[in-house]
Amino acid sequence: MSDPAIDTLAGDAAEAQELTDGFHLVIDALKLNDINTIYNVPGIPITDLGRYMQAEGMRVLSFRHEQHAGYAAAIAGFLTKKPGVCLTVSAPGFLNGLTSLAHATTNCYPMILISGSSEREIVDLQQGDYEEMDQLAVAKTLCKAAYRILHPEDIGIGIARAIRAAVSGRPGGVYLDLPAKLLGSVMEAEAGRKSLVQVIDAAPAQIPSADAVARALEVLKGAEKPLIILGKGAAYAQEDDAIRALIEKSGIPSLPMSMAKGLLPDDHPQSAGPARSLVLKESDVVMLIGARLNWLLSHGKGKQWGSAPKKFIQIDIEPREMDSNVEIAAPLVGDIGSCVKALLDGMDKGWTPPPAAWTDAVREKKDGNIAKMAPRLRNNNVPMDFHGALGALKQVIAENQDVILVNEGANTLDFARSIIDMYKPRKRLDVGTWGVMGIGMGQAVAAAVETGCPVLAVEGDSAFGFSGMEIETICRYNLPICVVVFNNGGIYRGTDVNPSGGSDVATTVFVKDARYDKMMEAFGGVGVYATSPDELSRAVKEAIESGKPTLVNAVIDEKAGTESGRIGNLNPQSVVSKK
Ligand SMILES: Cc1ncc(C[n+]2csc(CCOP(=O)(O)OP(=O)(O)O)c2C)c(N)n1
Ligand SMILES: [Mg+2]
Repeated sequence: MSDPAIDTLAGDAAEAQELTDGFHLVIDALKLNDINTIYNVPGIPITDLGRYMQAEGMRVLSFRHEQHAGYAAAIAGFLTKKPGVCLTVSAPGFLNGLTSLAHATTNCYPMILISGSSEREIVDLQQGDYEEMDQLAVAKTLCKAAYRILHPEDIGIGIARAIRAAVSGRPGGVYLDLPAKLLGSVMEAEAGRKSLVQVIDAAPAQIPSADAVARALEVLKGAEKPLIILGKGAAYAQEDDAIRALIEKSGIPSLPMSMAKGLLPDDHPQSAGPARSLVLKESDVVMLIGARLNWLLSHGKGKQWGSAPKKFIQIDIEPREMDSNVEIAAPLVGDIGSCVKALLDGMDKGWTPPPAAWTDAVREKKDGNIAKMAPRLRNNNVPMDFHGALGALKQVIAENQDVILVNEGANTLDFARSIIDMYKPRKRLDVGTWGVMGIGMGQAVAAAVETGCPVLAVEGDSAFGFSGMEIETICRYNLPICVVVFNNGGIYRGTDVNPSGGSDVATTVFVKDARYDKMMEAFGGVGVYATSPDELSRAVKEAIESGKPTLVNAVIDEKAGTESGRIGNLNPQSVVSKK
């Protein structure tokens, strides 16, 4: 005999099964588009969204601060060519995530910041809701696209729009606003399934015109002293073989921007890294592949570029990049893979390598600089200087070429960039276009999660402080990350003094002899205190071998650094007050 009460319950359950809601439509839409990893900080109104995501088999990594979840999502986008997703709460959580969204846009990383938001009606009438903010309006100026979804039946199309906006053309950051009410709202399950959208060919190839290819080849052929500059766009493209083939076939010296290092191994005969000043100054034709002529390349003009006239060939997917700073003689607008392959095809019809006088001069300069640097990198001074410490790490990376290097700081960044050779593409992740501090732990987490490779994060002590609490996140997920803090007791140096003679320390100085290694131990990771290059080398090798979360506090001579590392010239000078 059936019990009518139980019958009613069963009937309710059956009815409930036929419904879906905003939470689950968001999850289904992301999964349908192969987005399975979320970088998140929980809270109202998205705590349950994170829980349901985890329940549905997505990997949800919770951070201690949204900015780091956002930096993780941004670099995940760079590493995978799929949008990295950061999930935050409303107003303050959204704002914490916004820095990384703007950073993703500036660096052309595909990323989606999904933030929960408060009651629309109350926000729009400014009646003081919990965490009230018109987030969509705030986000708009700081990202490539911004959308809000109000109805569950629009979740499929809304997420499809966000994905396509993030990865197509020049990639960037996209903001997606999900009001609390949307997540809880229901619709019929079958209609919900049908409303989902799979994004077909999210980043379509953009083929360069035949004329543009011919023009570029013509300019390149006329060169006496050609140079290829690889930017991080070239690394992002994942067209590693074609790019290498183009460089090798052309015989042209190649200079990597910092995150393009390893695309052509730094020990490749055509790599011109150690002859940077010479090739920028003396080259007559420069082909930029996924590199912009922004401040990092002195805008393509001025002393660094020498006085000889130059012609630029530029490969970029964004037409407006052309002539942004100087005239581009041969603009090649298209996706990097298509452009590079078209150039290679064109070269098949006979190609003469550049004059030996040029390639020999570059090689001579490069060999000279490497030889000059070698003894400094082998020093075993205590306390360590940047060269001794980085010489040790250079050797560790040479022996462990799959390791992903994350790097931030001032001196710690500038010296590491030039000293540590990279051998494979997308193995060096750093501060990017803005030179932003704080990317360290977020990037390290995402690099480990997305690639499964060991990660070495080389951090200035100031730089580390921006995201230092995320070492708990690293320990919590037991990630194979070794953080090396270059502890020189401050920003640039630890020796500045308070000019007033007052009891506060100078503005750039930290606590002496800080024990960052003990922070790691507090969360169950391995902490090491290293005072010599040998100790540093041993500790990092052990960390890579064990895969255990490790922090090495590397004691660096507090006098060793210089103001702003290599970009001290960008500091404005006071005319009335001498330093
Ligand atoms: C978000 C952000 N805030 C501030 C800065 C300015 N800044 C540039 S480098 C730096 C820290 C440099 O010190 P450290 O990381 O210890 O490197 P060191 O030169 O001592 O090796 C700071 C604060 C920045 N680049 N980004
Ligand atoms: Mg420092």
